[in-house]
Amino acid sequence: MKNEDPRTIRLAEYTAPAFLIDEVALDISLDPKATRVHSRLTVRRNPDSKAADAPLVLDGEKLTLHEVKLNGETVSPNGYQVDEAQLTLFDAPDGPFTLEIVTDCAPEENTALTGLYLSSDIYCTQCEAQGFRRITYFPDRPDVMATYRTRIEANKTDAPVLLSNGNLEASGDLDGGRHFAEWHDPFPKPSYLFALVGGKLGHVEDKFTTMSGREVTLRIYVEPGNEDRCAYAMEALKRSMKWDEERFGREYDLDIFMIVAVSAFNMGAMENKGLNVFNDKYILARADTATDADYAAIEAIIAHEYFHNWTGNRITCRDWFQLCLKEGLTVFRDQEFTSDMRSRPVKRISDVKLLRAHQFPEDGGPLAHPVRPDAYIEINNFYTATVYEKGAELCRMIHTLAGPERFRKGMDLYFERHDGEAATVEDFVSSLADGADLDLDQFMRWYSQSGTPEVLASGTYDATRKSYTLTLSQVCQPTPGQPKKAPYHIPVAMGLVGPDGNDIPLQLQGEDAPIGPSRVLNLTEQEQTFHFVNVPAKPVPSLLRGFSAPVKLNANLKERDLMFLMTHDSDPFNRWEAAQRYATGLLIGLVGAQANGDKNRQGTAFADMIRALLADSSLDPDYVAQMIVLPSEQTIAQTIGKDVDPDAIHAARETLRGSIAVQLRDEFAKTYEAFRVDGPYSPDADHAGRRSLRNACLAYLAAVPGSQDGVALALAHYRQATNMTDAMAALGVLANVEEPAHDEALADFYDRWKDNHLVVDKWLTLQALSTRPDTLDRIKRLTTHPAFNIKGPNKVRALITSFAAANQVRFHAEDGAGYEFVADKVLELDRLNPQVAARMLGSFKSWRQFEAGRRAKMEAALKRIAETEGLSRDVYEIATKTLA
Ligand code: B3K
Ligand code: ZN
Repeated sequence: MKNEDPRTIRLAEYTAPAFLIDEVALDISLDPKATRVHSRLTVRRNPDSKAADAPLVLDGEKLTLHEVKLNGETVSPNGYQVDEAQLTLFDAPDGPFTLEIVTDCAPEENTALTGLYLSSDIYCTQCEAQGFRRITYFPDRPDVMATYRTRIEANKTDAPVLLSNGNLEASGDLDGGRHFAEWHDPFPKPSYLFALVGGKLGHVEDKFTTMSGREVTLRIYVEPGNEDRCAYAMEALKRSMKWDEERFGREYDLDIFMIVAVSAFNMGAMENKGLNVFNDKYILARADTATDADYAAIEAIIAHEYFHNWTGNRITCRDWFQLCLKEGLTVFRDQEFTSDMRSRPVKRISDVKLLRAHQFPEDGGPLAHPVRPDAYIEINNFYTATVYEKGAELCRMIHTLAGPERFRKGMDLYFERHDGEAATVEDFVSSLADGADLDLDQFMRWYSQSGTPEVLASGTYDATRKSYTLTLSQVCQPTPGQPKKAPYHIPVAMGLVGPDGNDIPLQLQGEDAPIGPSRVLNLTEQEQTFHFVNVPAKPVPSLLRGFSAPVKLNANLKERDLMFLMTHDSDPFNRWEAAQRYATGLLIGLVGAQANGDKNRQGTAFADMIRALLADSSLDPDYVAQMIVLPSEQTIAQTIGKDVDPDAIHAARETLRGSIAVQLRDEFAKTYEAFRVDGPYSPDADHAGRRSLRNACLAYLAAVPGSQDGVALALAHYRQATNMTDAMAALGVLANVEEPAHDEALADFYDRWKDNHLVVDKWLTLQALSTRPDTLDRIKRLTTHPAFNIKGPNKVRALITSFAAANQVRFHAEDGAGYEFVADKVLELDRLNPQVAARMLGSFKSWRQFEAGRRAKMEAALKRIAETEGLSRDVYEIATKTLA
């Protein structure tokens, strides 16, 4: 098929559905080749629809239609029309009527993993965003909300467990070795929240008593044999349920909450009502198989999906343009949960790192789109860092502007006004504005303007008047389709740090008394000036504390100011920020020019800061670990911004790392010894923080140039490891070395874990991220290894997507071989699983920032993809927009 221009869907063209469905009754008989779906819908014309004569149009893809009945009577084929995407029924009555449709679908052939498919012989579904239409004909849009009754029938030996949304109402045996289960979900929901699971599954069970005293059964279903790896996920679920009651007053609403872990899944997890389906990577954990980071991700994703029950399910989205309404808000909620469970500063630092690594490049490149996009070709391409992470930042800014109590009032009002509805961003923001008593009119621009605003700050101190004048201005560069931007409402949290290192009380001209050591300024105009009085001595400004807005700040601070803030700022985020900026400056100075004798270029001051941090036992070790790690190669590339040469950046960073390692060898060795964690493994933040600092020291010790000791230490660390975190830290070092220890350790690891698919994924990723020159050859060989399978999304992400997205030096090899390889894989995968293929292609989005040679090679690879015939909408959209 030739690539015709696929249709663009626009927010401005939204119209209410012509028909509503009140009840859905599904009768599903599972079979790998032909699953029979009998659907009975209670339908009526929507009184609010403007199209009074519109026919009833149902979405449907890859279905075999057998029968259509209206009020019990078979509709003749003249009464409807079917094409590859829709069933149109002419002459549907207005009043409530029943529509019965019988279709077949083929789970076994479904490699796209959307709709009903098989994951290692387990039937499971993924309906968001538009997968329900691959199960049955239906108005597959989120503003059509119905109650669901689902009867599932299957062979009892193949699928002894049969699950769907809601509460179990009946089950039993049938003739011929078959059995059935009937589920009923009393809460009206959109079709994307439908789920069904059938297969051989074991489970663990627990209970939770809600704040009003109702007892809820909790179950986690896994492939038999994995039950011993669910305990942490279960505890995380209970913590999430409790936290949502305490922090947001939200109680769970069904009698049972189920999670099913499957190995083939396109993303992390899915919040289907009462039946979350998870990528098993985010459920299964045991000390010897999962790292501290895996545990943290499990806790966060369990929480995220659970929190969707209110922000997403009880209040859903009117249309897919409103995706941030559920995703941005739910990410904000899970971030807050993690901050309460673990270290708040460390969580903030890692969220901002993520935002800058993924969202800023999106916002500054050809795929830039507003948090609420206004047009799409394929909605699955819009589950982006902008919608999720920047969307969460917008909620966080409202929280900052309102303060916690008023924010809670706003949220209460949102739930009160819109429970049971399919809502819009306007509904959310006006509830927050009314409940928190805020003016958010200008703030709405954050939802419609794309691009990262830049804030410029300059300050002057008047010693005679003891006053400090701070001028803030903002600008946002043009983005595709948006040449001009109006000023944003930017909350700038700030403090002024006095020469003694303490915050100066902040009093603006006209105020009677200081308001506090830290406060939020409202930058709403293109330029604004703030006059502080009673400032006893010349301060260093600490701006955008806690990263109070998703902007790029240029405060024109001198190296000496950054050095001052990185040791004195009372705001832990800004302390880290100052250290990172300082190091980025050093690294950029080193790119191109190899280290000269200049002490500064050897990072002496940075090393001094690390020395002081390592000596300060009052600090959280995890925070110290964040402080001492150099900015990533991507961060340096992004800061340079044009004509980027990844080899030069890699060399510069290795040089500085080596230089710091030499200067602090003793201190690192001492800390490495002191932070040994004895006793049984615990994934809690305290133990994890100690391991994190210790492993950061290990990485430095191994970075001492030409050090055989470092390699030996890493190998010993690997051999002595009693948990996966330590094993992976050692292997992360060994994966990059060109010594026998590399092959020895990786072979040992594979041998030990070859039967554990999740650990094997780690083994693939270690090799995909290696900086060794033979990395691409090894990856190519691994694509034919039994451990790899192109149909498994986790395998593809572990080996290929991680190479494309995170191996800065080898993906961007000068000869272009990395680009060619990934382009081939994108095309191969597009025929199997367009969503995973389109994601992988995202790694080309910053192509314009590279030096001419690489730029041309990336462009050629993109063109080759864009010109291939028969592309999916997913890959077509990303390829053409990236080139535009
Ligand atoms: N809502 C799902 C994501 C669905 C992605 C569809 N392509 C998981 C989440 O964000 O919680
Ligand atoms: Zn979500």
